[in-house]
Amino acid sequence: MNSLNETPRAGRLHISIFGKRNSGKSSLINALTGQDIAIVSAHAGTTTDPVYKSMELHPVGPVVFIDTAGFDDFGKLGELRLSRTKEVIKKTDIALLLFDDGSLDPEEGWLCSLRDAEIPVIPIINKTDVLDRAVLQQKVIMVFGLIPIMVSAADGTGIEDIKKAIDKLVPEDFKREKILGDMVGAGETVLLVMPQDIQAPKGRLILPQVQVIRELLDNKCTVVSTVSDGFLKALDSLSKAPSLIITDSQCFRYVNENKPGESALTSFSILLAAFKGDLKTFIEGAAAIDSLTEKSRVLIAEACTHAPLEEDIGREQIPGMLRERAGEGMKVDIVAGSDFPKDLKKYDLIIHCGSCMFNRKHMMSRVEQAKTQGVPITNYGIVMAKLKGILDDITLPPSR
Ligand SMILES: Nc1nc2c(ncn2[C@@H]2O[C@H](COP(=O)(O)OP(=O)(O)OP(=O)(O)O)[C@@H](O)[C@H]2O)c(=O)[nH]1
Ligand SMILES: [Mg+2]
Repeated sequence: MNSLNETPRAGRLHISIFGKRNSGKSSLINALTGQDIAIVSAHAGTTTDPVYKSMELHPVGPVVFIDTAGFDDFGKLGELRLSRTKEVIKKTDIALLLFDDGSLDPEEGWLCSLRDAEIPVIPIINKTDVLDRAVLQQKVIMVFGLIPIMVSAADGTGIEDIKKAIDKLVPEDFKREKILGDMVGAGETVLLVMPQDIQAPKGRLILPQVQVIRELLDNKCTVVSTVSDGFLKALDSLSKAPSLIITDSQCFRYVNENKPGESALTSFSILLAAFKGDLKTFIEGAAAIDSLTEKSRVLIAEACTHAPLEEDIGREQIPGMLRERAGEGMKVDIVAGSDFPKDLKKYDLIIHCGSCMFNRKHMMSRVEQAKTQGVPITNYGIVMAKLKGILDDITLPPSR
């Protein structure tokens, strides 16, 4: 569990390491992090499940390294491990690809998959302390047109070069860390309408709220928090109307009807939709709600498996409201965590949660998958606003 002053894993740059078994992936992770995180051994196939390590990587910033099982694994278990490794591609921002002796076909296959997914690749040759790597180096240059970084996880050669290469490849959109962008300026007052006790996780605030509060404080804004029952009182206590009200989606309509005309209104989940996903696609996707019928099938996808607030919205409120419009017979499938069907075509609409537990890359890979298969995709916050008839009244954050 992250403490509140740490960057949550979902907000970190995801750097994954791929290579054959025994090429030294785990040793390299240990060398890069300066810690003994991953088990290393001369036995091929040591790493089985992906291993995640969050850390501050100088000069890059907060990252998470992902160690994987060798991509030349075989047999029944090997195939399972391989599919786990392939899953990692979806969340990878930067890939470290190890080239090793033997046939380079596996490396070539992975290079193609990474390029198809538009993931920047850092080519690496390891074990330069014990092996003569000149021939391999020439091959990588000639065959793939890549200039590999020559390293040794054992004696530390080249480790700094890898860090510098990572720093150069940090994607542009990753550098935007602001959820609110320039929606509010310094000195402005923002009123937050937070979930009531019963909907909030016991004793905690959920991540988007924590991140929004941090950003507003950094922006030198005055932040006032309340719940829907205290909304009018909170407004009364202010000497002028807040510039912006950010509400929990559940009381969208109530807040919209009772807010001062000059206060802009948005919701936590809409902010998150713009930050983690593709707001334009989500708004277009929400239009599909109007054509749902009793014969339609909707997929609801949650990123985490244990959020009472989201469960409540995703499992009860949204299906309930949709059936009210489309008819009781409308089918709703719910998936959680990393479960997400490969074939989406049987669905008329996909509704995704705010995805605070996923990184943007992961969320966007689902958006792309839905787009490729021609299935509209939208998000909890947008759907709540649409179903409550106030999508046109809200202030949208800047798209990425
Ligand atoms: N001399 C030397 N040995 C290395 C180096 N990197 C890794 N090794 C050794 O190579 C073997 C395999 O290293 P691992 O880090 O476990 O390799 P891996 O790619 O994670 O292997 P799997 O998890 O089995 O896929 C171990 O015996 C390491 O000590 C290096 O730079 N120099
Ligand atoms: Mg390993």
